[in-house]
Amino acid sequence: MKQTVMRMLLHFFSVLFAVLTILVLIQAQDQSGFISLDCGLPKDVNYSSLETGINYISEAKFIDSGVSKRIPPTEIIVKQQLEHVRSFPNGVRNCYRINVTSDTKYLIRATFYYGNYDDLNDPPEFDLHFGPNVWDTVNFPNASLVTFMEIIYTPSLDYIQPCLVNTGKGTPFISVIELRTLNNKAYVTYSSKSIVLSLFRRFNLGSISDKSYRYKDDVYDRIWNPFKSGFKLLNSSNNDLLLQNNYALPAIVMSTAVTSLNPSAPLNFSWTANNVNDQYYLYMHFNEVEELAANETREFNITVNDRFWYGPVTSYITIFSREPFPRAKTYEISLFKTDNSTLPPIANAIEVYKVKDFSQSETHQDDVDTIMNIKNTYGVSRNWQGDPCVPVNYMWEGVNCTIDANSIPRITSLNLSSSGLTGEISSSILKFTILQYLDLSNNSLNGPLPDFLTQLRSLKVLNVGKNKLVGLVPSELLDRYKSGSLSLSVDDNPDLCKTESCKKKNIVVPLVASFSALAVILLISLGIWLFRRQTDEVTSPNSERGSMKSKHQKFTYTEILNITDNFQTIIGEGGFGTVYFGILQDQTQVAVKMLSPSSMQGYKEFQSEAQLLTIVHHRNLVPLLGYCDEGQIKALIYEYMTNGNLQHLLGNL
Ligand SMILES: *[C@@H]1O[C@H](CO)[C@@H](O)[C@H](O)[C@H]1NC(C)=O
Ligand SMILES: *[C@@H]1O[C@H](CO)[C@@H](O)[C@H](O)[C@H]1NC(C)=O
Ligand SMILES: *[C@@H]1O[C@H](CO)[C@@H](O)[C@H](O)[C@H]1NC(C)=O
Ligand SMILES: *[C@@H]1O[C@H](CO)[C@@H](O)[C@H](O)[C@H]1NC(C)=O
Ligand SMILES: *[C@@H]1O[C@H](CO)[C@@H](O)[C@H](O)[C@H]1NC(C)=O
Ligand SMILES: *[C@@H]1O[C@H](CO)[C@@H](O)[C@H](O)[C@H]1NC(C)=O
Ligand SMILES: *[C@@H]1O[C@H](CO)[C@@H](O)[C@H](O)[C@H]1NC(C)=O
Ligand SMILES: *[C@@H]1O[C@H](CO)[C@@H](O)[C@H](O)[C@H]1NC(C)=O
Ligand SMILES: *[C@@H]1O[C@H](CO)[C@@H](O)[C@H](O)[C@H]1NC(C)=O
Ligand SMILES: *[C@@H]1O[C@H](CO)[C@@H](O)[C@H](O)[C@H]1NC(C)=O
Ligand SMILES: CC(=O)N[C@H]1CO[C@H](CO)[C@@H](O)[C@@H]1O
Repeated sequence: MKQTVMRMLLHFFSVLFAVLTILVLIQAQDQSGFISLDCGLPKDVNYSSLETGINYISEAKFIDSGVSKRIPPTEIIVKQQLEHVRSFPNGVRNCYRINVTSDTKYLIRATFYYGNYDDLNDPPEFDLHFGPNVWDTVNFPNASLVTFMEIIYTPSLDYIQPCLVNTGKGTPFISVIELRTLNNKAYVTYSSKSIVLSLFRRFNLGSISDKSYRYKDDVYDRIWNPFKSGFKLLNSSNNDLLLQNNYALPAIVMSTAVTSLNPSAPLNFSWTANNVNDQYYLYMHFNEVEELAANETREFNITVNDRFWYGPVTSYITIFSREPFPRAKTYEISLFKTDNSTLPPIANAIEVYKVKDFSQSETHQDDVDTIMNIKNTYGVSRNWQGDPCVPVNYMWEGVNCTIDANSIPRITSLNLSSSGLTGEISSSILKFTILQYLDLSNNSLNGPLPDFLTQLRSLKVLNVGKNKLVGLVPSELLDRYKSGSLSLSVDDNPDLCKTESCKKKNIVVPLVASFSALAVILLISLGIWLFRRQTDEVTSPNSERGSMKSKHQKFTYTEILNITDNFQTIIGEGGFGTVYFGILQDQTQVAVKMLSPSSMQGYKEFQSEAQLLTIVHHRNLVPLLGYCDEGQIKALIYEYMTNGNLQHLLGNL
C-alpha cells in the first residue's frame, strides 16, 4: 500500500518535472525582446542561424544608405550572419534608426568581420557612434578576426541610432547588430547619471570545453568565452540545483568553476586598463559546484587592489560594484579564504564593464519627429541621418540648434532654400516651438502663406521668396515686419500680395487664365476632330467598322479566346510575346499580340501603344482595333493584313 503511494508520488513528480523541463525549454526558445539584424542581407530576407537558432532579418528597412556586399567565397566564414556586410562609401556619418522600447534595459552588440569584402586587403578604421555620443573606434589588428562592441544601455527615447562614421581611414562597414532586452534589475549601477556599461571582459571560468556559449544556453544571448589557464577546474555533476537570480546565468556556465592551484593561496584575477581614466564595474558570479560534507565550509572575502570589496561570500550569488572602482592602471581582484572556511574560494563567471560617457542628450524628440516628418513630406534628399543637432560637427545641413536649460538640443533654425520643395507649407513646422529662422526660398511651394506661421512666436527671419505662393500675406506677419521684430521676405511670388487691393486685381488673372485655357482646349479638340476625320477616311473604307472600333476598343479575355479560337494559330513570335491569328464577330481578320506577363518593359509599351493607337490612326501604322487588359492578360488586337507588314507588327511590340 505504502509502496504504491510512493510509486504514484514518484510518478507524479517525474511527470511534473518533465512538464517543468518542457516549460523551461519553451522559455529558452523564446526570442521575444531580440532584434537580430544581418547587415547587408538582401531586403526582406531572413533565416534562422544553424548554430544558435536565432532568427536574423535584413536591416535594409532600418537605414536608407550604404551598399550591400558579400564576403568572397575564398574567405573562411565562421558564421552565416557574417557573410554579408553593409558598406558606406558615401557620406561621413551613416546611421541606423531602430525602434526600441524606451526605459528598457538592452544589451546591444555590433559585430564587424572584414573578410576582405572590398578586395583591398586593407581593413579600415572608423568610428561607431551611438546617436550623439561616441561609442568606440572600430579597428582590426588582424583582418581575419571578428571584432565586436557590446553595451548595456537603457534608451530614454523609443529608438536608437547607431552610426558609422568615416574618419578618413577607410570605408566603414558593419556585419551584425543585435539587441536583447535584459532584466531591468540586472546590471544596476548606483549612480546619479545614467551610465552605459561597455563590455570589457566576460568569461566562463573553469569551462571544460573550448566552446563559447550564448543563446540558447543564455536566454539573454551573452557570449561566454572559456577561461581556464592557471587555475584548478571544478565541474559539477548536478546542474539541476542551479538557483536563478536577476542575471539569469546559463546553467552550463555556472556548473564549472576555478579555484587556486594551492588551496591556501588566494584566487587572483587581474586586468590592465587601456586608459588610466577609464572606470570599471565588476560582476562576479558564484555557485557551489561540489557537494560539501557536514564538517566542510567554503567562505571567502574579496579585495580589489588590496581594499576590502565584499565578504564573506558563502552561497550562490552575484557580487557587483555599486560604484566604479577608484581609477588605477591595473586591477587586482583577490578571493581570500576566511579563517572559518575549510575549502578554498571558487569563482564560476566574471564580467568586467567599462563606463562609457553617453552624457550628450539627443535632440528633443518632438523636434526630431517634426524634422523627420518634413523630410518625408517633401522628400528632402539631403543626407539627414542620425541626430540632427549633435555632435555639432555632424549637424544636419540647413539646421541650427541651441541647447536648452535641461541640456537638451533644440532646433532653432531651418534652411530649406533651393531644395525643390513642392506642395503647400506644412503645418507640422509649428511643432518647432522655438524656431527663429525659417528659409523656404527658391522652391516651388504653392497654396497660401498660412496664418498659422504667426504662432511661431520666436520667429525672427522668414524667407519664402521665389515660390508660387498665392493669396495674402497674413497681416500679423506684416505687422511684425513693420515693427522690426521679423525679417520677412516674400518677393518673387507672382500671386502673393501684401495688400487687399492687390488681391482683387489677382482675381482677374485666374479668370483670364481660365479663359485662355478654355480657348486652347477648344482649339486642340478641333484639331483632333479634324485629324481623326482625315485618318478615319484613310484607314476605314467602311463607316460600319469605324463605329465597331469605338464600341469594341476593350476586349475581355473570354472574347480573346473566342476570337483566336483558343489560340489556335500562331502567326509570329515577337520580342514581348506571341502573335495569334483571329477573326472578329464581323468576320474581320485580326492579329492578336499577347504580352508575356514577365515583360514589364513590354507592359509599359503596351500601355502607351494601346493609348496612342486607339486614338491616332495613320496610314503607316498597323491599325489597332482594340486591346485587352485583364490582370495578367494584356493583348493588342490589330487589323490583319494578309499582304501587310508582319515584321512591323512583331517589331513594334
Ligand atoms: C521571414 O520571411 C518569411 C517569408 O520568407 C516571412 O513570412 C516572415 O514573416 C519573415 N519573418 C520575419 C521575422 O521577418
Ligand atoms: C518605428 O516607429 C515609428 C513611429 O512609431 C514608425 O513610424 C516606423 O515605421 C517604425 N519603423 C520601423 C522600421 O518599424
Ligand atoms: C590573425 O589571426 C589568425 C587566426 O587567429 C592567425 O592565424 C594569424 O596568424 C593572425 N595574423 C596576424 C598577422 O596576426
Ligand atoms: C594574489 O593577490 C594577493 C594580493 O592581492 C598577492 O598577495 C598574491 O601574491 C597574489 N597571488 C598570486 C598567485 O598572484
Ligand atoms: C570532515 O570529516 C571527514 C570524516 O567524516 C574527515 O575525514 C575530514 O578530515 C573532515 N574534514 C575537516 C576539514 O575537518
Ligand atoms: C572577511 O570579512 C569579514 C567582514 O565581512 C571580516 O570580519 C573578516 O575578518 C574577513 N576575513 C578575512 C580573512 O579577511
Ligand atoms: C567562525 O566560526 C566560529 C566558531 O565556529 C563562529 O563563532 C564564528 O561566528 C564564525 N565566523 C564567521 C564569520 O562565520
Ligand atoms: C547656423 O549658425 C551659424 C553660426 O551662428 C551660421 O553661420 C549659419 O549660417 C547658421 N545656419 C543656418 C542654416 O541658419
Ligand atoms: C540657406 O541655404 C542656401 C542653399 O543651400 C544657402 O545658399 C544659404 O546661404 C543658406 N543660408 C544661410 C543663412 O546659411
Ligand atoms: C534656386 O534653385 C535652383 C535649383 O532648385 C538653383 O539652380 C538656383 O541656383 C537657385 N537660385 C538661388 C538664387 O539660390
Ligand atoms: C569534479 C569533477 O566532476 N571533475 C570532472 C570534470 O570534468 C572532467 C572532464 O569531463 C573530469 O575529468 C573531471 O573528473
